[in-house]
Amino acid sequence: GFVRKSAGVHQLMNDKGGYTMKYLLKNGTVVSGDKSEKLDVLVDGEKIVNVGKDLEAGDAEVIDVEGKLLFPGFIDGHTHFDLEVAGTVTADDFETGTRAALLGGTTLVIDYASQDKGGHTLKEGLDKWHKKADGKCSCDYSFHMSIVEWNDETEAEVQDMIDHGITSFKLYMTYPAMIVNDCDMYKILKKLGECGCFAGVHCENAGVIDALISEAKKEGRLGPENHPLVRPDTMEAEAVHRLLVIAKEANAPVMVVHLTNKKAYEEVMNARKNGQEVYAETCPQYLLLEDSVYSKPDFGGAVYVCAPPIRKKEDQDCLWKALADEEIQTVATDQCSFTLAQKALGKDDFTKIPGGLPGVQTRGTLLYTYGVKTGKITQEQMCKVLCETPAKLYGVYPNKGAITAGSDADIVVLDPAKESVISAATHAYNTDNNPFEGFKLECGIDKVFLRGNLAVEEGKLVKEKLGKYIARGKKQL
Ligand code: DUC
Ligand code: ZN
Repeated sequence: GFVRKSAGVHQLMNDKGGYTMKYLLKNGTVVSGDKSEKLDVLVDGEKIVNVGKDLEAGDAEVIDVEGKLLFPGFIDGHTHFDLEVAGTVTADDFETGTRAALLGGTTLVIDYASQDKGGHTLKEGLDKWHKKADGKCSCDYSFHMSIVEWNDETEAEVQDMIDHGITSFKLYMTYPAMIVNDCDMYKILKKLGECGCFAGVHCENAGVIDALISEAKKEGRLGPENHPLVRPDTMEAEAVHRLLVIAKEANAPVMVVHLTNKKAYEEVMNARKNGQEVYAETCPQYLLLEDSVYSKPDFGGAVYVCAPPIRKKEDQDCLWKALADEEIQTVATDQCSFTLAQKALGKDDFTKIPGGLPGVQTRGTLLYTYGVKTGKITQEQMCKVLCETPAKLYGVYPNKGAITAGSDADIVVLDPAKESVISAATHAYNTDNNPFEGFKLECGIDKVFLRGNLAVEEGKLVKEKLGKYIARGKKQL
């Protein structure tokens, strides 16, 4: 409501105390899922109001983005901020985590709120996550809901979640505190399918992993190099297979989250051949790192402990090809960061290392550098997996995920000429380690607009905590 005159332009104060203005982004290349075009973009308040050739500035401030690529704000559909894992809590909470995300061009994160086991409701879990996030976020945020127990009350709560804008859920086939059995899995998937919703599922075979851990411990194999050995690709593929058989019986669409390997991917492709609606997500760490990282000296492998683990070169190749073939729908991060001191909780026992890696700050720049610049994928495909498709999957398109008149003015100005090197010494995470340490980036995030607010300028955060909760609609794919 409040209008202020400054340098001849109108600034409108929004309800979070940020200022939104009129901007004309001139001479940039606007990237969408199917083309890249040299177009001007007019932003008024929180919205994009016009996209076209040689637009008139009027009273808008002109920003020359010649030579830059304009992507819709990136959407990260898989983050864990302020999460308790293995007796500790992630180093990054919603405050530091969403700052890092925004610096990396991500304007919307969808974090996993979770129900607790022991007779707790989904609503309690949701309230808990709102407390963690509300008022702290520098990018927009939304939640999926993890279901860990199922009864008549939980079933009735699904509609409450939908009413609150939560249309995607999460199920775990591993982790004692989260795991649901096949009986509940079937019932939950069926209910979600009937409601036009779906679940993302963490697929790993819990039982065999437990047995392999027992074997390793009995043999005194306690270092991080054992982590990938006790969570093999076959046991991810087995769980993917089981999930998809159950989902078929339940007649429900489903998403395999953080898909890491060729065998698991083949299970997804087989189910699709049978006519099943299956979505797949992967993450930068599975595209760019190899399992030899677990053998780094001096407990260095602990940095890379995450579940499922980093796999092999042939798995990387498979995932890149799947992205090029557009068989993997989105690249998210599974952001879940810990300091070296936290990782050291597992110094004498790798199973006590808190699992997870940071990633929200470099997902886009890594994908551009190692995917687009190398020719593995096109920049339009990058737009699909980071913006357009997650927006449709998670029910926010075209408000998010597109640069079109009427969309939220979430815009990433990417400079393809900029170079830098990833380092924990300079990153924005609240950690002293980075799994991509030393990786060269051949692009940079120059500016980021969050609903019309120029929040990142020259790669620096200039406006904080303007993020708002986004209620989502149902899947649009
Ligand atoms: N895997 C991790 O490594 N961390 C958080 C959750 C998960 O599934
Ligand atoms: Zn996760």
